Amino acid sequence: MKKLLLLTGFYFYLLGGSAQTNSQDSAWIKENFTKKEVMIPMRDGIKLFTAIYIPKDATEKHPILMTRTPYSCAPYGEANFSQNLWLRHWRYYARENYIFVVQDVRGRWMSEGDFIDIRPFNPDKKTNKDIDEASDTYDTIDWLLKNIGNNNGNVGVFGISYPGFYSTMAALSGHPALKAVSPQAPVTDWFQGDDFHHNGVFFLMDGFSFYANGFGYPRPVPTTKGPESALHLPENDNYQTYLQIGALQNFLKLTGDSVKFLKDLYNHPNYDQWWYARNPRNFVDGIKPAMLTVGGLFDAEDCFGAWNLYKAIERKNPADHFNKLVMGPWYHGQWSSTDGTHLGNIQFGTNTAYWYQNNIEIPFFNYYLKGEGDISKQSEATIFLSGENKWQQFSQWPPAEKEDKLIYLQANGKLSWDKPVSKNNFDEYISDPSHPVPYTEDIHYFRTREYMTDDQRFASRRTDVLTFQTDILDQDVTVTGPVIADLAVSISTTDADFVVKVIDVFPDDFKYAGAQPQTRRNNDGSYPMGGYQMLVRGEIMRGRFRNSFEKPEAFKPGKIEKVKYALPDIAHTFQKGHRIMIQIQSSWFPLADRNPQKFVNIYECSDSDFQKANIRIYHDAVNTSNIILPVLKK
Ligand code: PG9
Repeated sequence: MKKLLLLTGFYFYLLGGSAQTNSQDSAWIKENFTKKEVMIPMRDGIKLFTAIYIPKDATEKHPILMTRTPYSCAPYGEANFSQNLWLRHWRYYARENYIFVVQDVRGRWMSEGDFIDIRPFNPDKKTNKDIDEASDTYDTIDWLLKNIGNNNGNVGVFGISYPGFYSTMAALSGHPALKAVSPQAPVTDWFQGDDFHHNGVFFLMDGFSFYANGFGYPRPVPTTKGPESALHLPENDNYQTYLQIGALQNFLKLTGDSVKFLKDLYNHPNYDQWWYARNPRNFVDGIKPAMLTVGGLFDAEDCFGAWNLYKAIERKNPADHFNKLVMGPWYHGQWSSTDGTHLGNIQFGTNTAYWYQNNIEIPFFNYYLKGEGDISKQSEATIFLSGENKWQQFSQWPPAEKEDKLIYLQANGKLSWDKPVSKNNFDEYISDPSHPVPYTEDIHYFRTREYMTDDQRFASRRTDVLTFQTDILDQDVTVTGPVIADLAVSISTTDADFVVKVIDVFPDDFKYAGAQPQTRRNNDGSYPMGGYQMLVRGEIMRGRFRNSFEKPEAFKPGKIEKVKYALPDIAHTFQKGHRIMIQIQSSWFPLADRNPQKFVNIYECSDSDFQKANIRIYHDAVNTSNIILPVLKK
């Protein structure tokens, strides 16, 4: 019966009939599950609030699937069920009679103890006082196996974003019953590329607003009430709002001492031991459970974390350890939704979220936790190639079949595989911190997720954005792996930021077939896709860190220097008839904080420190600027 329901549900979903099925699912789950709320004691005596959803079916023993979160396991009360059980793809696991566990992590919401953001893993725990998120997971699993009847002794952990970080920590717990872990868009490196910083550049809207709007405020005692933010920024045009607030120290004055973690961030402007300890990639050796890392090509928050956690686990564990990667054309968490067909104006042709859920994740947990199915054929890396909109299986990532090819900036806005031959050739612009380049042309308050594939024509029309593009491609160019920007620059001041954007330029006559989701701009609801400049990947680099993230260095005004850095991996086909475009600019606001373009401590500098800078990007026979593209040999 259950299987039939599952199949019915599955096919019904394919037809997109989710609304009616959700009500069917919620009724079925409420009828077939009971909920318990318990306080589970950790080895140091602190008790963690845990919600447990238990199938009533006692005809077989059930696996446990757990997620640990700082965002609350609400709704509280044993009569109140989480809607995640039927609104997200958790509904499939419910139909498979998994025991669901959702836990408030230490120091959050109803759990006791003190919260520490991305609590460092302690590889050398000696006493019961030495705790971390891995030991809390171990103690929780131990308690569940002993106290929740009818479990089959197998445990899985998964989580998206911050819960993705706790999934990684779970994998370090070493509990023998933990058989499978799926960190999804895992918070991994908040200095290098996730959420708060990219290459040491503070991400204002993700960093400041997230903490200042509530999350970062203290929680004196366990409570079901969310954190209260004393700060209420005007919810209008965030470009104007953030520009008016000005220097980073002004932001901290708005939250004062209330948000401890923001003060911590300000006290560690360079990569140091504090950051090293908070980077799980440094500790992921000796992992026992099977790992399935999942992320979105266009995830605005933790795209870096997904790509690079997988690589670190692959590097630090034996070749035969089950460690797989899935990257689809998704915004943050879209793979767990009911619609994986598009992001903003860009279409992906099929419901990629359903495909992933039913072909990758559910078989993964069913195999390791129920001994069902066969995933031996699951490839090392299941990657969606945007552009041609096709899933491709790779035996390793980055693919062995990729060839790192240099594409060179040239005079007159050209981009080509040929090395430049001209002498003393450069383009330049004035970077003015009082008129920073917007990260999107939309006027809005909260950071959009669509910016990751937005049309960049608004930027290429600015005089402080350099644009270089190839001739129309006479064949597809598929790029799979990390992109490296290798620029020859000089600046008129002592520091500056560099933003490199990799863009797919659509043909002037491009149109999607069929109806498109309603977007702004055209009276038939379509968007003018002809000539669309699709952002495939953008990344910012703070020039002071060009030689070392630990030891920043000032520029010597006018001196030509190299600025070389990696952008997060891409998996995109620039199709025949399209062009490859590179845009270069020195601000990306208010996504990223502004560089005063002076070698000062940016967290402590004043508004008066901000100054214009003349930025030169060289592209001649001696001083080349190129982008290294990992082109897939077909
Ligand atoms: N990655 C998201 C986030 C965590 C903490 C601060 C800001 C963003 C998230 O957990 O959704």
